[in-house]
Amino acid sequence: MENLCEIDYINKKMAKELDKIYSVVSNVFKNDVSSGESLCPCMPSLKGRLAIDTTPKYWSDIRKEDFSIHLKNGHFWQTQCRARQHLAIIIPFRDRESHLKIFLNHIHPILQRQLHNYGIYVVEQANNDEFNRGALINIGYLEAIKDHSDYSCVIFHDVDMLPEDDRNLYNCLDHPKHLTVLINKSNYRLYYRTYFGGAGAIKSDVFEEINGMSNSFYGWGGEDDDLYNRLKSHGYKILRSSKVSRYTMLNHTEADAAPSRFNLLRMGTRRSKYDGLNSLRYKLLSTKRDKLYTKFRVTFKKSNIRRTIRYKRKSQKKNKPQKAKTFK
Ligand code: BGN
Repeated sequence: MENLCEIDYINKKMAKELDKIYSVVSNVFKNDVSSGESLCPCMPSLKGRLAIDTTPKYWSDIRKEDFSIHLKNGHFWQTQCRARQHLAIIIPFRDRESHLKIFLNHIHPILQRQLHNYGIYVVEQANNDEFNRGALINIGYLEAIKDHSDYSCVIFHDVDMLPEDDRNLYNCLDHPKHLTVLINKSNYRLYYRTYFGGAGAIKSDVFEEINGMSNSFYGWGGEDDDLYNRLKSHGYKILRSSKVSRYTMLNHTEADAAPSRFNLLRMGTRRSKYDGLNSLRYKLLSTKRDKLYTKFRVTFKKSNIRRTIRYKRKSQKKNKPQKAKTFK
């Protein structure tokens, strides 16, 4: 049964089968939460479909006292059993405090029921340029591993996405997993075959292998498609489970799409070596530790990002190994 966690491929045909297995296995494991040092079960006792509470909240409304005493600075250590993975949940953020409260109130109990060790990091863009989701996720990852060096799984998560079913497991498999497959806004249909926005889970070593996300996408659109292309070009498949990966999206005004995204996407996989985790220049302005999250307030300059990418590209070209000469 434990191998179930290691299933590293899901395709359309498999997805139905997997849903069946999940429901059988979750019954078998119901109330079978072993204690102490034994490994947590792959399929813990879960609720299935959840009620979604989208009503506006004050911080004091979030029933902090109901959250586990093992939750501190947004970080939770599982004590019932040995968690299988250590998740860094990274939330790119600006001006969405109302959503953050609703999200945190909803997500903590789910992650705890799923028996993970995890940390929630909100990465706030302080500069006034257009939102840069990719750079924020990269910064979140770099700062998270300074916090806990043993994060094995990176989960990027938009703050407006609420999972509707806790059988949608927040864990990493050998190949990246897309979480926000079916969204109410799109009538619970996948936006398009290569869609990898919203929320997804990528093993930390895979995230490093692909050099994280591009830092070049300012404004709405394209950075998630670029991430998809990066993963594909490194030989990874995107896994999706049907049925349980359902989400309610919170309402907000939509940002204008960035015209630059088409060109950036076209050059994406070629740029990935020098545009990502290895070319970030940012300032960490403050770190706020709250019971429910850690928030990094950061700033970065467009011109610095561009300059660093140019510099990286030039130096990588210079250091490219020369083709061996052949002699007859
Ligand atoms: C797509 C966007 C994604 C976005 C989804 C869902 C682009 C690139 C165009 C070539 N992609 O259209 O970034 O997550 O819509 O809203 O704009």
